[in-house]
Amino acid sequence: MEFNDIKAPEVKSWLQQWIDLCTPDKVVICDGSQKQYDEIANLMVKTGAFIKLDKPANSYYARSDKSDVARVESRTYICSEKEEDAGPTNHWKAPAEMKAEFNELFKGAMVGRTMYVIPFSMGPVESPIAKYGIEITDSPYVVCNMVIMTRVSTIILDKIAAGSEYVKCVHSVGYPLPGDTPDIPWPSAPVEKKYITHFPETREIISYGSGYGGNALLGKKCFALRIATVQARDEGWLAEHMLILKLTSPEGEVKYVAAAFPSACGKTNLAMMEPTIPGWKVQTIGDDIAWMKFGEDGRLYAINPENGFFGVAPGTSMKSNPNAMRTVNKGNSIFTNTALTPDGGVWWEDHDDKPDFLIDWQRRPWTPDMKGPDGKTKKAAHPNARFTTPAKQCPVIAPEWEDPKGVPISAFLFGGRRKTVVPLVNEARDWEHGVFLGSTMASEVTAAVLEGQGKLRFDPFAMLPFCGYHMGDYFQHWLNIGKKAGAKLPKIFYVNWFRRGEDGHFLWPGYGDNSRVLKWIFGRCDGTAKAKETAIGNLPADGELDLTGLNIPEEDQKALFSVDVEGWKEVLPEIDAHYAKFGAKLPKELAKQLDILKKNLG
Ligand code: O2Y
Ligand code: MN
Repeated sequence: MEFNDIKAPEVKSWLQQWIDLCTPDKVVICDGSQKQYDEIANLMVKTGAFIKLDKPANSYYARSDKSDVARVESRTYICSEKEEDAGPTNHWKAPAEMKAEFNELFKGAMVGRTMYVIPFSMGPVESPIAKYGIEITDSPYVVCNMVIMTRVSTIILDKIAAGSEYVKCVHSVGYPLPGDTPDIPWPSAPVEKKYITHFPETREIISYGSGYGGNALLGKKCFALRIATVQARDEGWLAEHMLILKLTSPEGEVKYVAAAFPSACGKTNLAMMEPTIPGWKVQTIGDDIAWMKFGEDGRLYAINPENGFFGVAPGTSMKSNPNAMRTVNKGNSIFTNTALTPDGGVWWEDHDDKPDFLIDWQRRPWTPDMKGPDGKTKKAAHPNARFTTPAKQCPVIAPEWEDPKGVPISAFLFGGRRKTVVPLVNEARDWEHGVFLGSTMASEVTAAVLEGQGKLRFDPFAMLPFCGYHMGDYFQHWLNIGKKAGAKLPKIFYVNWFRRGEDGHFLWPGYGDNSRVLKWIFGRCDGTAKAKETAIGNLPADGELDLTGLNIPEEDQKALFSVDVEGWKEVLPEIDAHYAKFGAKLPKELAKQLDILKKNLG
């Protein structure tokens, strides 16, 4: 397809403005075809931006610049008209000021490069829950990743010409090539020139200077969460940082569960889990994002707006996530910042193979005996190395994962990483209490962070870096969802897989044994499993959570299934301080829930 074949005049004039400003050498309209993907990937092999792997099949390897390895929250902005609408948890810039700066930054930004125009759908194209976008980018790496992660098709341009709305996404790596300037394998701009910006009122995203993940694949965190939360607020639905799984009991009954955990807490592992309890089955709908709308029956129906998985490679193994390994091993994947093996494959920490020699993610030779400056074994892959892989290749993908009407959600799970205080599973008494649990989600600050060790880092609904508007208004939106007439709401649970004993050992085995918790939750949704009411919510009644075959000492069971009253009391001032940040925007229902907790704890 050529530029002149685009039917929507509004799209053409928007594109023309950016072409005039960025002055690319040429413009390519992406169609999502295998042929075009292969052409672009081959081009990247020629320029040295991709290495074609010998295994898995049809897969590529990329190494980023060492300064461009992850999302940059300090350079991420919500550019709402009013600063107050961005709220205390986001960086803000005035839209006119930001756009004036972009007028300078983007001037000639694509000189010597190709501008790719990517029409894409978040969600199955015909789904009433799906939304469309167009991303302009000068990065062929972004094109290949977007083809895996979203549904790229020129059909979207026809839908837009016929009146469908779309989110305007603009991206440049910020590394023009004037004159004879040579290109480099991973062009990007220095951190002080990077911008990941969102214009919620006009549904626009503009990203400059980074080629990595969430900064550049604009369908993911920028659209599917930051802009979509605003759309969801305005239209009465939910855009959430949640995996979606299908749980089937030995009797063949099915329930769908959506779960919010902060980044790097094992969402992909849970979404693809292999249950240890006989007869139970987990299948995957999505591993990171859920969009949910009410169906005519009053239930919330969820789609996974993505088409692939952009998973953290280090830590992924046949033990931690065999189904993710099987997915990438089928090929058609991109590996970024992993290590390279001498036989043309990839490797990362905890990978099942034990190599003697590698080329690390920074092109240096690596052997297992090498030590880093901290005296620990030197890492061959970057800790945020990623695989990009098609969801349809997952051996446990549920057949209905692309059902346009979505799947009805029975339970929401919230959770963080808590060594202390928080029990294995706690069921909210009602929706308001569930929103309280989501709004107070937290993890302990780890030793990797110098300041505030032992303190809690709150990450409400796992949305701290991803909510596109004031977090207090977002809490209110969750409460409003619960008040919708005729709503048949999911039950809400708070889980903690990470509780530890005094000597530091994990009290709960995790991984496939988390199916035991899912089984209890399934029973609670059915009305068959029993709970005991406590000060903090409903915990499994004695003997109700299936521990068959596990050897968990009595003392550990006590910690997992009872309320640490003194521990909770110590946490209360931290919740007070967390809530104080939202000022007058803190919904009164949540202040009331905190009072109830204080009263219950005595
Ligand atoms: O580092 C990045 O840019 C990726 S962030 C990411 C990717 C996939 C799923 N979740 C996340 C996240 O940060 O939550
Ligand atoms: Mn995520």
